Amino acid sequence: MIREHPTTPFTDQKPGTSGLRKKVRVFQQPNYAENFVQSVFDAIDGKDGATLVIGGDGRFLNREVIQVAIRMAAAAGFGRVIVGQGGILSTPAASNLIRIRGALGGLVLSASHNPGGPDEDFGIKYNIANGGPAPEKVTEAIHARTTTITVWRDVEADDIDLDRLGEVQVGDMVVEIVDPVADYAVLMEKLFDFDAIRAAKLTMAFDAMSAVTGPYATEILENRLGFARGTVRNGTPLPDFGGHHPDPNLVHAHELYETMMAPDAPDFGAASDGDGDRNLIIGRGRFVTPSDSLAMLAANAHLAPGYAQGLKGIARSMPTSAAADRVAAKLGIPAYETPTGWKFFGNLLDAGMATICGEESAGTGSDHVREKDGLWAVLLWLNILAATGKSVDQIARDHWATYGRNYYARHDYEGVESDRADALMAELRGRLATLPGERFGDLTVEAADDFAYEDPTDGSVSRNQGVRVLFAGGSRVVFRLSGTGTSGATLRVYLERFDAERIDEDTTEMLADIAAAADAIAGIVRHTGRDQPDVVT
Ligand code: VG1
Ligand code: CO
Repeated sequence: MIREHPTTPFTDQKPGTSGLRKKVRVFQQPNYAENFVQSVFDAIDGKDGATLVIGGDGRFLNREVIQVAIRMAAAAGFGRVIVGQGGILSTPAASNLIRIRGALGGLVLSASHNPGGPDEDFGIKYNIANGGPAPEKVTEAIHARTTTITVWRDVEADDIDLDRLGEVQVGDMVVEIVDPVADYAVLMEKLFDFDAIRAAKLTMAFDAMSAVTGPYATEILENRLGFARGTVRNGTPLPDFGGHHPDPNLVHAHELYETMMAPDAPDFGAASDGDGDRNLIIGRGRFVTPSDSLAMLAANAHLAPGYAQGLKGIARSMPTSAAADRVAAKLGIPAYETPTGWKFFGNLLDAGMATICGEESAGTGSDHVREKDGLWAVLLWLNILAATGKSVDQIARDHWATYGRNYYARHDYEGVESDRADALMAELRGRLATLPGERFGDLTVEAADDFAYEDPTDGSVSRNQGVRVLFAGGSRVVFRLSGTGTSGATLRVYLERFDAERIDEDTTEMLADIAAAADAIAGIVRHTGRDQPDVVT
C-alpha cells in the first residue's frame, strides 16, 4: 500500500559539486531527506521494475536514511534495491555495482571528506546508469523538482535488517543485501598484478581514517595482497569517523605523514577519505601532490595489466596542474580540461575518449568505474612500484627529470562569510578584462578568464567554473568557491609554477611570488580579513 505524505518545498536543496550536502540537523528536519529523495525519483524515468543501488560511507544518519529510501523506492516502482551490508558502500564500489548489475542508478549517502556526527555533515548524491554522478542537466531537474514538490510517497513496511546478507521483500520490491567489498575486490584483481605486488614484499601504512575504506583495504591489502596485519590503520568505519576530519591531506592525515617521514618509514603510505574516492600518496620521505600523482600514474599505467594497451586520453579538472598534459603530449594522446567535479568526466569516459582522470583534490580514477577511486590509485601505485622496483621518490625524480616539475599548492580560506566571498569573486570577475599586461612583481599577466567548458560529446556548456589568471612563462593562479561546504564559503586559491630544470626546490618558496600576486589581484586579505589560509594542500 502506497502512502502519500503531503509536504512543502525547501529552498536550499540545490546539489553542489557532488550532491546535496548539509548539516545532519538540516537533514533531520521532517520531510527534508524525503523531499530530496522524492525529487530524485520524480526527475528520472524508467523506474518501473528497475534496479537501484543504495549505500553510504557509514556516517551518522546513514542507516536511517537508507531505511526511508528503501520504502520510498518501493513506492516509486523500483523492482529491486541493492544495499551494501550494514549500509556500507564506498563511492567507487557503488559505481561498480550500478554498472555490473545494470541498475538504473544509485543513491550514494555521503558528505565525503566532510566530518560526520550529529553536529556535522550528511549528504545524498544520485548516480546514473553509467555509475557516475548525475550530470548537470539531471541535477538541475532534481533541483527544479525540490522547489515544487507537494507530496512524497512510501510503502508501509518495517525497517529491514541491513546487516543480514540475502533478499527480503518490501512491498512489491526485492531488497538484496550484498557484501560491499566482494565485487569491488574482484574488479581490482582484474586490473592489477596482485602476484607481482605480493612478490615485491613492500611495506606499507594505509590510514582508512575510520571511514568507509577500512573493510575494503583490510580485505584487499591484508587478506589478498599479504601486507602485514596492522597495515590498515583506523580500519573500522565509525559514524563520526572517531571525531576526525576524513580528508586525506597533510593536515588531517598528519600522523601518516609523520610515519612516512620517519627514518624507519615503510615503503609506501596512503590514505583515503570518508567515502573512499580520494587518495593521499606518500612514499618514504616523499609526498606526491595529487596533480603529480595523476601525471605519474598516467605515465606508468601501462605497467599494470588493466592498462597494458595504453591510454586513450587523460582528463583533469581545470585547477589541477598541467603535469598530466605533458604526459599526454609525450604519449601522443589527447588531454582534456574539465570543470571541478567528477561528473564532468563521465561523458569522456563513456565515449572512450579518456582512460585516466584526476583532480588536484586527491581524486584519481579511470574508466573501470565512473567515480574517482582511492584504493584504485593506491593499487596502481603499488603495481608500478612492484613492476619497476623503484621507490616513490625515484619515480617522482625520474618523472620530473623527464617532464619538468609543476610546483603546486592549494590555499583554502574556510568559513568565510558568504557575502564577503561573493564580493571577492565579483570584484575579480570585474577585473578580468583589464588584467592582461598588468605586472605583479616579476610576473606579467598574459591572459585571464572565467573558465567555461563545452562538453565535446554533447555540446553542453558549463560557465563560471573558476577564474584563471595565466602569467607569461606558464605560471598561474586559479580562484573559485567550494561547492561542497555546509557553512559559509570556502575560497580555494590554486597556485602553479612550471620549471623544466629546477626540480628539487622548496614548493612554498617556488610559489611565494604567485601567492603574493594572488593577494594583490584578488584582495584576499582585504575581503576575507585573513592573512593566512586555513589549509594548504
Ligand atoms: C571538492 C573538490 C573537487 C571534488 C569535490 C568532491 O569540491 O575541490 O575536486 O570533486 O570536492 O569530492 P569543491 O567544490 O569543494 O572544491 V568528494 O571526495 O568530497 O566527493
Ligand atoms: Co570523497
